[in-house]
Amino acid sequence: PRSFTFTPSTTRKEFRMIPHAPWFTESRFGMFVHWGLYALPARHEWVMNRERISAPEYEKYFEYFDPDLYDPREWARAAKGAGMKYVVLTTKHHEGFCLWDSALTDYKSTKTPCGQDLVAAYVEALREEGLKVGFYHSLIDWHHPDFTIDGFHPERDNPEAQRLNEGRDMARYREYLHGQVRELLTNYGTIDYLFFDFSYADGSENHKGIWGAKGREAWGSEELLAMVRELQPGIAVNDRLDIPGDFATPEQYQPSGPMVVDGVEVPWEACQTLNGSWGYDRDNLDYKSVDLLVRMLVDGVAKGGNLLLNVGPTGRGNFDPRAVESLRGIGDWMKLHSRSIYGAGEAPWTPPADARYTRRGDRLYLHLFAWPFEYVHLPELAGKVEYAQLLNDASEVAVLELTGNRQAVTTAQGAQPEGTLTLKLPVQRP
Ligand code: FUL
Repeated sequence: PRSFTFTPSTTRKEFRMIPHAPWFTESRFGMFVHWGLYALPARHEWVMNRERISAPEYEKYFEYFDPDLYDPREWARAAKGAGMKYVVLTTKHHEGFCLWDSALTDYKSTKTPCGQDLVAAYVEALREEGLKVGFYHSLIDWHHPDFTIDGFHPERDNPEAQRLNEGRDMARYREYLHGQVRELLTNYGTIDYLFFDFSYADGSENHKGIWGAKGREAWGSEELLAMVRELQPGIAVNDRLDIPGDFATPEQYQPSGPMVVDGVEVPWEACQTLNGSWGYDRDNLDYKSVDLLVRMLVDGVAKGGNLLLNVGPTGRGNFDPRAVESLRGIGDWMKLHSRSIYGAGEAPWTPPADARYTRRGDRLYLHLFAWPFEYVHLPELAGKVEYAQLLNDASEVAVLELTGNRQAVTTAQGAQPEGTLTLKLPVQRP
């Protein structure tokens, strides 16, 4: 049974990486931060849209934006403590408010009572803590006077919408969009990651007849992406420009397996919320458990993907205690289990029920989400496991070979609730 060797040729393809940004798949775990004026109404970042608030009405939040507790080093430390390797901040969300000192608008943090370039402090704090720097940037802008009142716009039901739309010029908005992205990628040093959000799907009923074209014409996606690549050659860019990017972005769901686009496996990253809302949502108490969050992370890595887990800071700029608690819980798990996450990816075997495999090199990690048995049967691994131990405390786990029916069996007796086993495989590198 020991003659088995585990070589790349006997496995499925290794998980896909971004050639110019290998850190991305190596990292596996990052933090999304949704922060803007919507932290003040504190009822979802789409509040402007959902409650049909016009741009002038919404500006009251601009007058009151004064995040006195903003300390991005604390954000960075919280992310690091949770085991995250990168952070992605909304430089501008659909509401149009800019968190940096843009020369192209006055609708920016430096003009509010806060008076600060929030992006500059954020970038600096992340670098200090050794984290990769990510920006989210909304293509949609409900504040800009040239942005068409389309089927998603807060003003869509306003009987005056048609009149209000006269003179709005998407070409001018496109210039603004490109100019702002240029600022963000020029004035803050090396930026590692960019999340555009979001393009309109081809033929979406909401947008047909408005500019009658794919989103990519509205945004000038090709030129925009070319500019991004020129300014930041090492940057990882997402796939929401209506043209291919570096990684796919399943939102609030876990894909059923490795993600395939046009027949090719692609790097991917699931973005997920703590409670269903991205922006701070005070009265929403529907928090996912730490257990579930950890499983989502493991599930993604087992399918060759990343997890970008969101926090929505309050209007004062700090993290809600419930978010802090969740991050701490994940951090406790990561302290003992991160080697099954960083640089790990899919394995070529089907795990038992309620379990996932992640693999890095010759280590196969069996994450048991439940222990409904005394023995874990791993028929596909018969004869392949050299040594088995629990990951959390390195204690040995017996490997029983049932040669008669060619099954490998590991005993789960005495297992800890963390429930992750490390299985050493005999690997021969080519
Ligand atoms: C979506 C946005 O509309 C949400 O507000 C959020 O930013 C999410 C990550 O992407 O498409």
